Amino acid sequence: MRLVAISDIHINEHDDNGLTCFRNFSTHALVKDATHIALMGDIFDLVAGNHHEYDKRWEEVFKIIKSFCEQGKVVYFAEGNHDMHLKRLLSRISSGWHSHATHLVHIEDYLVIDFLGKKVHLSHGDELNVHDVTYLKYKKFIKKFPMGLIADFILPISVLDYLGHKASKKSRKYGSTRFNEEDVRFKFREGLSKYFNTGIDIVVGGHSHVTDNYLNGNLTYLNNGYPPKSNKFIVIDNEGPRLETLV
Ligand SMILES: [Mn+2]
Repeated sequence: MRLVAISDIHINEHDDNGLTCFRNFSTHALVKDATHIALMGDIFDLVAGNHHEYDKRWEEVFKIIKSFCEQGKVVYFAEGNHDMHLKRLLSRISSGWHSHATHLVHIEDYLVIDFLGKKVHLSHGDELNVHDVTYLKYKKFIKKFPMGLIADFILPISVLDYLGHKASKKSRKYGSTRFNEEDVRFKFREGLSKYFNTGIDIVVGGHSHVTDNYLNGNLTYLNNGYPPKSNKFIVIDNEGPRLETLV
């Protein structure tokens, strides 16, 4: 039994670093014989709602996910803040996969699984940034009904694409001028306190783009950072929870 996880690769049409990362992840020896694959949000730089345009655009990614499922692996796909309202999209994409479709598990918010005797919390990890009240309010608004229906049926893909490009340009600008890795790491570690005394042993999350492998009491926190730069992904198996190098 092995669970491997990756987040925040931000696959984008206009630069192929994210896609290269995903290809490298999918062919890694530790991933090839993993039993569980967790894709933990912001895998795509912008995917929102059940639009047919995504089928062709991200055909290669969906094919890789399909092949994982056909090999009998369980694939968790958690929503991030760049890829959300995916329930209908994922169920439509996997509808032709017959019995393998049940191997694809959509996580809208979070999921706690029992794995090798440990309770593992899987989510995009943005809930750990408890100080960012404005962001958490935005997230709550954008995730709730009827925003999913609006993303699926009302907003055309051209508007979503336009908004997405603006948002990622803005976050890159923000990233370059105001980003202090140590501050961010510290804040996310502080957020871990919400999992103290909950029975959870391992928290797998991303979002911060800062790598971490941190033990606090009995609680382990793993974050692969921004893999196009960090070159890391997460592994949990009999050798314990850890970060591994992609290539
Ligand atoms: Mn994120």
